[in-house]
Amino acid sequence: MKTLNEIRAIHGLPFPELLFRAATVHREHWDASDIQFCTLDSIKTGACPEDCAYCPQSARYATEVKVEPLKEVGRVLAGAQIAKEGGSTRYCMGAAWREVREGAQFDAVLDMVRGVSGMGLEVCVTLGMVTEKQALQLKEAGCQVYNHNLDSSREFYEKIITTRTYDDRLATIANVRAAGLEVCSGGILGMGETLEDRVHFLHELTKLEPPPESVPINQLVSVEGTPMENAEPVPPLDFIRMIATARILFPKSRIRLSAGRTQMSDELQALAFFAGANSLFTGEKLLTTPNPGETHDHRLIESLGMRIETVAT
Ligand code: SAM
Ligand code: DTB
Ligand code: SF4
Repeated sequence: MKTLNEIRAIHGLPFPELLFRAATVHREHWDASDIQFCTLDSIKTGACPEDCAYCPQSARYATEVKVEPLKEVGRVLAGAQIAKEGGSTRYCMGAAWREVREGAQFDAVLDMVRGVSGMGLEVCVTLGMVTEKQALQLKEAGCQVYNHNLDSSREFYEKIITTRTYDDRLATIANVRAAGLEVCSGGILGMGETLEDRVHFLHELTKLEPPPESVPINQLVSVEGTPMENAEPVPPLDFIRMIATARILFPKSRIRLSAGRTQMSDELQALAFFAGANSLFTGEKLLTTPNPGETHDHRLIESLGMRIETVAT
C-alpha cells in the first residue's frame, strides 16, 4: 500500500511524466485499445432521504427530478436488452435509497438481478447501505458487483453529507466484500474539494483490501436546486491527473470515466483513455442527468480506432 506522501508525489508529477507512467501501467495489465461499455438504469428515482449535497435525487432539494417508484421488473429487463444490443456488457441498476430494506421491493430487485444476469450481462447494483446478509442474497441472485462510492476524503465528506458517516460507507463496502461480491467504489471531482482532499480520497481507496475491482471517477454534474448548483468546474487537466493517478494506484482495476462527460470534449475523453480510463457509461442518461448517448460513443471509440469490449471480464 502506498503512503499519503507517495500518492501525493504521484498525483503531483509533471503532467507528461504522470501520463507516461499511467499509460505504461495500463498496458501491463490491459489491452489499452479496449473500452468496456456499461449502462445505468435508475430503478427508483428521487425522494431520497439522504442529504448528499451533489445529488439531484435528495428529497431535501427542489430539483426537476421526477420522482418515480420502483420500476417494474419487465421494464428493467427491456432496458437491459436494449443496452446489450448497444454493446454494453455491464448493467448497473441504481436506487435512490438510503439503505436496502427487506420486503417486496428488495425481492423485486432480486428478480431484476436474476433476469439481467440470465441475459448474459454482468450485473451491478447500487442501492445504498447493505448488510452482509442482503449482499449475499444479491450475490446468490446473480449479482456480480456492488457500487458504493467513498466520494471524497474523510474530512471533506462530512461537509457534503450529514445523514451518514464515512464509516457507514466503509461498513457497507466491507459487507459487500464479505459476501463475495466485487466492489465498485470511486468518487466525484468538482464539489469544492482541494487537491489534498483528492489525494486523501485516493489514499482511503487504497486502504481497501483487496482493492476495488472498479473505480468510477465522476465529474460533478451541477444540478439546479442542489447546494452545488454553482460549483466551479474542474480544470480539465486536473481531471486527467486523477484518472492517471487512479490507474497507477489500481493497475488491475477498471477505471471508469463516469458522470460529467457531456461537459467534456472528445479530445479530453481521448486523453482520459490514454491516462488509463477503460470503461464508461453509455446511453442518453446516467441516472437522472444527460449523458452523451450511444451514437456519440460508438463514433468516438471508432474514430479513435479503439474497440468496445464484447465479452464481460
Ligand atoms: N443511493 C445510492 C448511494 O448513494 O450509494 C446509490 C445511487 S447514488 C446516485 C450513486 C453515486 O452517484 C453517488 O455515490 C455519487 O458518487 C454519484 N452522483 C450522484 N449525483 C451526482 C452528480 N450530480 N454528479 C456526479 N456524480 C453524482
Ligand atoms: C457512479 O459512480 N456514477 C454513477 C453510478 N456510479 C451509479 C451515477 C452518476 C449519477 C450522476 C447524476 C445523475 O445522473 O443523477
Ligand atoms: Fe440518495 Fe444516493 Fe443521491 Fe445520496 S447519492 S441523495 S444516497 S440517491
